[in-house]
Amino acid sequence: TATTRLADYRPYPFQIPNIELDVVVEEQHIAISSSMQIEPALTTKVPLVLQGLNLELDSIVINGSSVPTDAYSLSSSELVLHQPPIHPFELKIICRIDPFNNTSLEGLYASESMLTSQCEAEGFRRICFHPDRPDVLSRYRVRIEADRTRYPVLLSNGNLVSKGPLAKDPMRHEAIWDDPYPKPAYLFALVAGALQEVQAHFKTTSGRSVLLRLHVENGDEPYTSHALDSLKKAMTWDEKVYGLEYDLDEYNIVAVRHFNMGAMENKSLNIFNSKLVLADSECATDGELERIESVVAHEYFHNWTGNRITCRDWFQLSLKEGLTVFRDQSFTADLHSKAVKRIEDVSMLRNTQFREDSGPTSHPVKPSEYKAIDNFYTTTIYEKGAELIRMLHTLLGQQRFMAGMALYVQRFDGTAATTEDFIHSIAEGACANGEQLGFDLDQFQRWYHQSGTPQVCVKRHWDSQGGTLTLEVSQFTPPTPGQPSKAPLVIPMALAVIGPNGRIGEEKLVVLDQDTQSVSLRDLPRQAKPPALSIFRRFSAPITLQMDVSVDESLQLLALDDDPVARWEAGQRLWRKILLARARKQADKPLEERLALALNQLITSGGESDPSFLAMLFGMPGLAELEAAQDVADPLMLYQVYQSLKSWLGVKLSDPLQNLLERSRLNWGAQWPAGQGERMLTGLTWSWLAAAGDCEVRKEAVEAVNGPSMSLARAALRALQPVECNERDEALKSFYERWQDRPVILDTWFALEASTPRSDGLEQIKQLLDHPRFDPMAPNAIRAVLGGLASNPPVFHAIDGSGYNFMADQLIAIDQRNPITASRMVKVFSRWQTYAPSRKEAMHRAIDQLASAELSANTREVVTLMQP
Ligand code: HT7
Ligand code: ZN
Repeated sequence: TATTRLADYRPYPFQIPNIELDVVVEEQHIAISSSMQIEPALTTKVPLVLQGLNLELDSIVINGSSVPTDAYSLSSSELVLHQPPIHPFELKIICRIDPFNNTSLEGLYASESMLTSQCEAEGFRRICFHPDRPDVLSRYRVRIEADRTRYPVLLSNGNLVSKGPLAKDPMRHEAIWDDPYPKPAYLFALVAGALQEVQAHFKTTSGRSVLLRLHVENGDEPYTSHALDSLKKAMTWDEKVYGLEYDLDEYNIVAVRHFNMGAMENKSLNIFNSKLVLADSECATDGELERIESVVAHEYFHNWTGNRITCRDWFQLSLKEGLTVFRDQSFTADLHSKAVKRIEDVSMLRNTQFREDSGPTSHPVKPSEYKAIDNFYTTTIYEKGAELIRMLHTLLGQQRFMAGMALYVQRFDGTAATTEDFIHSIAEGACANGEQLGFDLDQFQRWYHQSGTPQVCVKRHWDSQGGTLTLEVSQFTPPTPGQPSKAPLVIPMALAVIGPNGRIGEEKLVVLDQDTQSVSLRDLPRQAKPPALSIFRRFSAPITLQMDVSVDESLQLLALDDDPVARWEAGQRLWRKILLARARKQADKPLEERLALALNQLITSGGESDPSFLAMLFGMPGLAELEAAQDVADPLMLYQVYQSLKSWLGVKLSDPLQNLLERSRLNWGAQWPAGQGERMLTGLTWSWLAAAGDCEVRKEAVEAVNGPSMSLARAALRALQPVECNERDEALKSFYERWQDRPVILDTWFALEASTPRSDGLEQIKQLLDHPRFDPMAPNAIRAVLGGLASNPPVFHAIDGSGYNFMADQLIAIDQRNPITASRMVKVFSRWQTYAPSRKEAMHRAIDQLASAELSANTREVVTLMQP
């Protein structure tokens, strides 16, 4: 497959200001006629190159005259008109497609009773011949014609112009949609089907009324109000915080069962994975409700950061994704708890993005080349991209950052922009009143091009006489594939000093920009021992920190730091130390006792007013993070260590945990977001007590599975999962029986079953794939079972390699029908080099098994990167 390079970018030599699409849905196929108004942008003659995949070409007409076959050439992926007119002309192409046998879930495809589309990144070329690149912006007018009974709902982007039966055939009807905003083809969408609609209304600040329509399968209407409420909250927030208002008369969301990712921001016609729409507190956990709220907001926020201002090319992907993730993170932080949201995001970054950035698929936020663009919808583009925006925000402050945003929107509205356009607008807007930027902008941009997680090493010198703490700070980014050496980055480091009564003095923001530099904190209390240092507060940069911190200092910060993120970090440091020591079979008993005492105090003091934050402090670091800290990653050992530590804590803290459980029960019934902290604490308590063998807790957990709260039901199942007992089987069985008719919820059951450690685990997983309710065409179901297998260490990492081989076989088969899902999942093998020899060899054999199969370009690209 060809490599696409950023350096090769050239503007498209034609403009296409208007496109009319005529979509006629027949029993077995769809006929598509596209009329494009084409304006050559150059005075020299160049061929017109259009993309097209799996399209059956019928005819080509220019300005009303048929184009002879020798005037064009057609390959499996391109249509080239050798000598198009040099003046504006109309190009009409008629083709047909077969959405009913399209299993890739790109372009137009069938899902349950509907036809639906997914055009990002390059799906439009599966619908009609088109340049299919994001810098070609057009106004679309779309006519859809279909059978009235089978497809009563006909949707596309923009405003509905008309809808009604066809005069020539009253069994059929048509709808005409017009989108006044020029958009790239990847934002085109079309839905036809038998859907039910739930409506709401929103009044914008300027007084316009917007009709909000949510379309779901028959019977799913009762589960729509949470998504609709979330949309209204997002619309209000974007007006209030960014001054950005919605720009059309209606906003549609469609829930689709078969979807490769979470959701898609098509202009005014968002298409969502149904698991990110259908929810209430009985059938979704608190975490899922929050996730739905944030994804609905994310897609809505794209209307400005992505749609009104789009990307010039796919190398700019983080321009819209990083910025929109930053916006959705801020939204959730504003609506709920800033501290808890930041902790959740940092934890996720460490366990997914840092892992990616230290492995074979590491890439910059702005890659310079790719083979399959679908492979670049990664945590680096999204979450690390958001961290870069956050650092700009930290460096400039809210007001100046917003001034930069306003300039960016004003300057680039209606265009396809680059990350440089964004950065320069932010800097210019922030300095509009003559202020200095305070850091080197070109150097800051290295963050976009340099992959890998920087390590910041801090050595401290304490001058007790002068009360000065000097920090020798150095930064180093390890080599990553294709980037053997790195240059220093601009790293914002937020610092404060913590004494026995809390923070001493003001917080300080230091800009690191050298390989090594020295920072002095002066006028501190002159005492023999240095004060505790709260560093990288709020996780002010996406780095790993190397600094000697004593247990005393960590405990002091855990108790007294006024930045909740740094406080949590102090606790994480202790958890890491304890878990890794146990994994080395050198349990640090004195430290364990001290942490248990600190946790006991946190419970009994009752001083923590936010139960969600308390639950964060009790949360152990993730497996990926611990594996990264081991010289030789040992997932099985770590899995056992988690269980043994929980069990020890369950015994050690039995009384305070019972006490905490009792207090938490009082708020079990509170409606989300109220009560979520207590439900989180309940899950934690159950899990520790169940691991410690508490039979009463097991009984309570089984009851919760049949109770009114999905959060508690799932917490109960998680607590029971690692414990081999009858209650575990009973709980899983009742969960299945209760939810067997709800595919979205049943995916959770598939995932739980697949990740439950059992001696015949692989056999059970094979049976799940043959289960009558398993839908092999639904990526959610595939991810549930195979993702469950990958997170089941004893089964996946079985020493005979059976888990790896089975996974490879399955992925080869899935790749035949759905390359996007397969190439994302194949990364379960990406850490193979970090394991001990026997496991490493077995995983390597599985990668070879994949490499010797016939693979899609997407999966081939990832597998090739993983090979030594
Ligand atoms: N912008 C959307 C990305 C997306 C996507 C990409 C490739 C293949 C399928 C896809 N579905 C959605 C989602 C977002 O970031 O908002
Ligand atoms: Zn997005």
